[in-house]
This record gives sequence, C-alpha cells and structure tokens, in this order.
Amino acid sequence: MKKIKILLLYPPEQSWPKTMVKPNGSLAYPYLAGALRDINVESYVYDACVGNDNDNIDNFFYKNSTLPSGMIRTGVSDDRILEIASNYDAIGITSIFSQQETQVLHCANIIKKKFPNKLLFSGGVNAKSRSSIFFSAGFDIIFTSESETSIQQVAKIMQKNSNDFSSVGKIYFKNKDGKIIDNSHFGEILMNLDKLPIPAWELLPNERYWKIGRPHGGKAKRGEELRYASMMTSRGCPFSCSYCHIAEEVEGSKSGAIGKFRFKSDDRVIEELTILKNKIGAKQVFIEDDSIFGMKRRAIRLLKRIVGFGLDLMDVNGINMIHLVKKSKKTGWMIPDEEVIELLAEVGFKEIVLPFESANLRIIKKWCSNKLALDRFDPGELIKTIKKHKMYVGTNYMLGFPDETRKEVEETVKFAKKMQGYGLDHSNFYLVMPVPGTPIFDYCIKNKHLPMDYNPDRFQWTKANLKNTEIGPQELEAIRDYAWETCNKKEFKDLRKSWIVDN
Ligand code: B12
Ligand code: SF4
Repeated sequence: MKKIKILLLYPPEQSWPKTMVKPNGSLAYPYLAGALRDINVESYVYDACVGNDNDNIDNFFYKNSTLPSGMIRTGVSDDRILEIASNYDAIGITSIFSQQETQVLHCANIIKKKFPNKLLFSGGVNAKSRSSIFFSAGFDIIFTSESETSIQQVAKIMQKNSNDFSSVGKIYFKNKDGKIIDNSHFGEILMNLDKLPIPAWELLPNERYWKIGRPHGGKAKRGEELRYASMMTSRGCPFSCSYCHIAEEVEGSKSGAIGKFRFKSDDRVIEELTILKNKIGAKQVFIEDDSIFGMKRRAIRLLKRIVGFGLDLMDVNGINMIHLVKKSKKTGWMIPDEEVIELLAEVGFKEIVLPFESANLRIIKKWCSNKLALDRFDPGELIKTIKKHKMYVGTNYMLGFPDETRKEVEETVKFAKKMQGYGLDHSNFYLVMPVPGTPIFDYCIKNKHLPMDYNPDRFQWTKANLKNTEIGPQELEAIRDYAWETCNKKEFKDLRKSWIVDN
C-alpha cells in the first residue's frame, strides 16, 4: 500500500476595497481531515490567508496586494503555496464561497502547472455548480456533496497507486482519456450524523484566527480574549428558502438529500463540546447548524443536557422565529416561548440572530419559504423577551429581491428602525446576492436579472447584484447604506469598519 499525504488548502482571500476580510476556517476541512485520520491517511490543513507558524503574518495579512480585478488579495505568496503543496500527493481546495472562486482557480492553475502529476480536487457548493470551469483550471475531481465518505474512497484508491475513480460516488472526475465522468447519481449521504468523523479542529490555525479576532459574527470587541471554534449539532433544514444552497437538495439531486434535517445524538454533541473545551481550548462556540431547532423537542432535550457546560454559545446564522414562539390562547397568534428562551440563556447562549429577512408578507411567502411572518406574532415582544434574559440580539434583513418594489423595501427599513426601539444590538442588511447552487440564482439567470457570463468576483452583498429590478442599483445601495448607518449603534459600526481591507 502506497503511503499518501493530502493537503487541504484554503486559498488566499479576495475582497473589494472597503469590505471586510475574514479567514475561511469553516468546518469542511476539520470534517474531511477527521475522515482521513479515521483511515490513517495523513492530511494537513494550510490556510493561505493566515499562513502557519513559519509565516510571519505581519508580512502579508495587513499588507495586501491588488489583483487585476481591482480586488485586494490577502494571503501568503504563490511561491509559498507551491512550497507547501510540493510536500503532498494530492491537494484539495475548498470552494464553498462563489465570491472566492477566482482565488481557488488561481491556486489550481499554479499547482497543476508546477506539479502536473499531483491529484487536484475541489468540493463545496460553488465547485459543484461551476464544475466545467473548475476542470478547465486543472482540477481532476469535483466532489458534489458532503464528502466525508467519498474522500476516504478516493484516498484508498490512491493508496493502491490507481487513478481509476469510477467506483466513487458523489463526484465528477476526469478519466484517463480526459473525459468528465458524472458519478453524482450514486454514493452515500449519511443520515445518522453520529457516523461522521470527529472534526479535526486541531489542524486549523486556531491561535492565528484568535489573534486576528474576526469570528463569524457578533459583538467581539478589540482586545477581548477570543478563543472561538465552530461546530454543528445537525445538518439540513425543514425550510427551503430560494437563496439557500440546500433548498433543492433532495433524493436524486446532484448532492442528494442533504437538505433533509439530520442530527447528532446528545452524547455525540457533548463529546464534541468536551473536545472543543478541553483539547482545543475554545471559550466561544459558534453553532453553525442550518436549523438547530429543526426538531424542537430534540433541541430542548439537548440544551437541557448541556446546561452548565461553561462555553459561550452563539448562533449567528439565525434561529428561525417559529422556534422561539409558541401557540397562545388567541387562535393563530404566537407568543414568545419564554421557557425555550430562558433555557438558551441558561445553557450559555450569549448571542442570537433573528432572521426577519423582510417585513413584507409577499416577499416572505415568495422568496423565504413562507417562514413565520409578522402577521402571526409580535416581533418587539420577542426581542424584549430575549433581551430580558441578557442575550445579545442581532437581526438580518434582505433587500432587493428581483420583483421587490420600493414600497416593500422601505417597509422593511421602517420596520428595522422600529425594532431598534426594543433594544436590538445590531441590524444587518444584505442586498440580494444570488449565488450558484441556489434556486434564486437559476431564476435570475432565466429571467435575465444576471447575465449568462456573470462574474462571481462582482458578487457583493452591499452592492446591487441584479439587473432589471424594480429599484435601480444606485438607489438600492443608497437605501441599504442608509439603513445600516441609521439602525446600528456607533460601537458596532466602528468594530465592523475596523475589519475593512484597503491599501
Ligand atoms: C460558517 C459560514 C460562514 C463563515 C465561515 C467561517 C467559519 N469560521 O466557519 C463566514 C462568516 C466566513 C461566512 C461568510 C460568508 N458566507 Co457563509 N456560510 C457558513 C455556513 C453557515 C457553514 C459552513 C460550514 O462550516 N459548513 C459545514 C461543512 C461541513 O459543510 P460544507 O462547507 O458544505 O463542506 C462539505 C462539502 O461541501 C464538501 N466540501 C467542501 N469543501 C470541500 C473541499 C474539498 C477538497 C472536498 C473534497 C470536499 C469539500 O465536503 C464537506 C464535508 O462534508 C454555510 C452554510 C452551510 N451549511 O454550509 C454558509 C455559506 C457557505 N455561506 C454563504 C455565503 C453566501 C456567505 C457570505 C457571502 C455571506 C455574507 N453575506 O457575507 C460570506 C462570504 C465570505 C467570503 N469569504 O467570500 C453561502 C455560500 C454560497 C455560495 N455559492 O457562495 C453558504 C453556502 C450559505 C447558503 N445557504 O447559501 N460564512
Ligand atoms: S431557513 Fe436557513 S437553512 Fe433553512 S432553507 Fe432557509 S436559508 Fe436555508
């Protein structure tokens, strides 16, 4: 059996001037490295945005270079990436963010040119959705779904010194004649998440992430001690919003049924939290579940078991409001579920984000899978109840859906301002940014809101990304900027502005 070594590379980050840069550090690599560890295959995670102990971060992280696109590149040099890659038999490059595609393709290009015989593979929603471009850049395999099982299968084939990947499911691969083979129609999706490997969090450059101090979200202030990590207690979600990458992932799709809500046992969650606390030394844990309350009874049971654990927990992706309210005596009317809210506080939740998305019922119904809307509960009461239990509350809004009128956008901004009065800590406003792999992206291509040759470099949630919309791009951007400026406190705005890249 051939001894093989696999590199999992986060490419340098690219961002437009005056926007924030945050290292990736998401959970794909801890899971994939965990899967490889479980079959005794050596892997190493290198984040080219922040480097490793042999890289002096001051030489590159705060001294960025400008790319031909005008974007700013944050990360180590190409030569350093090639030096790291030279030590491995295969290199994986994640592509979960369409906005980072150019950096992924660039890394693939330089690595394939220098090391044509090394196996190059990618995965993540963007890689799956843009596979032909990825193959042209030099990739040999694109993983089309959750990949813990498939990466083990690929590694085992490499150990046999073979490059025949025809038996591996949930991948596209280039065969020996250069033909692209689609194996996405078979392969296993794990329904029992206890079968997932324990994520190898220790392979992430955690100390560097903590020093840079740009966590997933929230209120961390400069100078505050940060020792954060991410985890997931479940995958999938009962909803199917038009802008979500799992909205159409059902049996028979290229990714398979990964949209289906699946969860880990309570014991497994406790095991992971214990590792994060005792081995990784984390103090703050971002819960990255798509829908932690996907099954409310299970969530309550789990939360009760982790009371007193001693970690600060955060859910910044947003907890759907339907899970934080309960039926009242008035038919159809919901009131805050104080028992659940109190439990969240007791367990250690310090921060919760409410994904209101829009104040407009038509928009919620058409684009946001008809999630709980404002005609069925009092949002001010909900915010006040969460604040009563001393949790930080943020909100997310989306503005500029393809058919959204000026009146509807203004309604949301007016609503956001009103919510401020209930003690909200921050309000984020995202201009609709349809990314490949989502239903709204397909809609926008079909209805000419995006050109066929759209450029993912240009996707920005503070910029109008669509054409032929009810509200013109400049006006929409001005409304967003005004909403953010007027609905947030100075302290929050100053923190976010300090993460901006410029040179
Ligand atoms: C956490 C998170 C972030 C964090 C990540 C940092 C952190 N510390 O975790 C931060 C804050 C940086 C972030 C930012 C953004 N995010 Co985000 N984020 C997520 C989130 C919620 C979880 C990611 C994660 O850890 N998933 C768990 C892992 C296990 O799943 P996975 O990444 O899919 O990986 C599996 C497979 O895809 C595959 N795979 C993935 N990579 C690779 C690589 C190889 C080599 C192989 C073999 C396989 C493979 O195998 C993995 C294991 O099964 C996802 C939604 C989600 N549920 O995934 C959105 C998501 C990735 N984000 C999204 C978006 C849009 C954004 C933002 C634009 C939001 C914004 N308005 O700013 C920015 C863009 C950032 C940028 N740099 O450009 C979209 C991306 C869609 C797209 N096509 O671009 C997603 C998919 C959400 C959605 N529903 O649409 N995000
Ligand atoms: S609620 Fe969140 S995770 Fe669920 S489909 Fe909508 S965007 Fe995706």
